[in-house]
Amino acid sequence: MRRPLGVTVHRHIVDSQRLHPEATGDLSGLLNELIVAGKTISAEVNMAGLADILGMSGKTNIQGEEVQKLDEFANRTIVRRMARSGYLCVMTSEEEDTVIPVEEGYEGKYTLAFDPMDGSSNIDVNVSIGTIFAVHRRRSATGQGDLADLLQPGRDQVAAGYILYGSSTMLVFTTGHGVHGFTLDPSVGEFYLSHADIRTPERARYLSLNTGNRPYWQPRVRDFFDMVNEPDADKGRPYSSRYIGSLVADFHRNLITGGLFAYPRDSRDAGKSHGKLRLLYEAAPLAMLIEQAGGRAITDDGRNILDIEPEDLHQRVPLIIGSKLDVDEAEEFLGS
Ligand code: P6P
Repeated sequence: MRRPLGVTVHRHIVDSQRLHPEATGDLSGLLNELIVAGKTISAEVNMAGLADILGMSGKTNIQGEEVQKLDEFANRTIVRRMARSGYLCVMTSEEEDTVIPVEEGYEGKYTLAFDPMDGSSNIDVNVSIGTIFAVHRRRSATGQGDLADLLQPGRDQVAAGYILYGSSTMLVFTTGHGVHGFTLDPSVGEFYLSHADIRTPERARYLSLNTGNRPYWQPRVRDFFDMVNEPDADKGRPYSSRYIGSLVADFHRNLITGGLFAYPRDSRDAGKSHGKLRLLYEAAPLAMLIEQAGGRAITDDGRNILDIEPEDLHQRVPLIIGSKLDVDEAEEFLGS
C-alpha cells in the first residue's frame, strides 16, 4: 500500500518561506541544519540503552550538574554542525560556560541558544528528554558575534522550538507564524507534519510542578497553588497532577492537552533563588511557543518572560507557563 504523501518539515519550511518574498533563505537553512543535528541525536538516544553511552561522563557543567554522556554527544553534535553552517555568528549552550564561536569565514546573521539535552537526569530511566533552541537576529554588524548578540529578550526571537525524544521523536517549532509539530519516521529519516497549527486549550487540564518544594516557595506562591487546587467546576478544578520532571515532556503534554507548569523560585537553594530553569534556552523559547499557541508565560511575580532583558548567558528565572486563563489568574494573583 502506498504511504500517503505527508508534508515533510523541509516542504513546510519552503512553503513558509514563500510567504516572505524578502526572505533570503538563511533562517530556513539554519532550521534545516538544526534538524539534521536533531536526527543524529535521536538515533543516538534510541541506541543509548544498548550502547555504552548511558551513564555519567564523570564531568560537571557550569550548572554544577553531572554531565551525562548523551548531554555531551548532543552538545558536540549541534556545535560542530552549526559552527560551520554559515547562518550563525555565535552560540550559547547549557553545557558550555562561555559563548561558542563559529568557524572563521562561516559567520552568519543569526544567533543560537540551546539546551542540547534537557531532562538528562531522566536518561537512565528511559523518560522522554529533549533539545530546546532559540534563534535571534544578530545585533552586531559582521564577523564573530558576542555576548550582546545573545543577551536579547525573548520577544525578539525569530524562531524557537524543541525536539522531544520520546515514544516517538517530535520536532515542534515556530517562526512567529503559529506552532507546528512534526513526527520522525525513522524508517525514512524524515519529519512529517503531524500537528499543524497547534493551539493550546485556554483552560488547563493538568497542573505540573514539584510540590516537594512547596515549603521553600514564597508565601504568595504557596497561597496561589493552594487556591487553584480548590474544587471549581467552572474552571475544571481540581486539576489532575502530571509532573514528569523533564521540562520538554511536561511542556509538550500541556501544550497539547492544556496545562499549567510551574517552577517557582526556591528559598532553600541559592542556585534556585531565581528559579531553576534558564531564561535564554529554556523559558524564553518555550514562552514564544506557548504565546504562538495561544497560551502565556510569566515569572512567579507576574512579569512576562518574553519581556525580560537577559543579564547573563545562564540566567535562571522562575517560570509559570501554559493555558492562557490559568496564567492570567496567576499573573493577577502574583503580580498584585
Ligand atoms: P526538579 C531537568 O533536570 C530540569 O532541568 C527540567 O527538565 C525539569 O522540568 C526540572 O529540571 C525538574 O526539576 O527539581 O523537579 O527535579
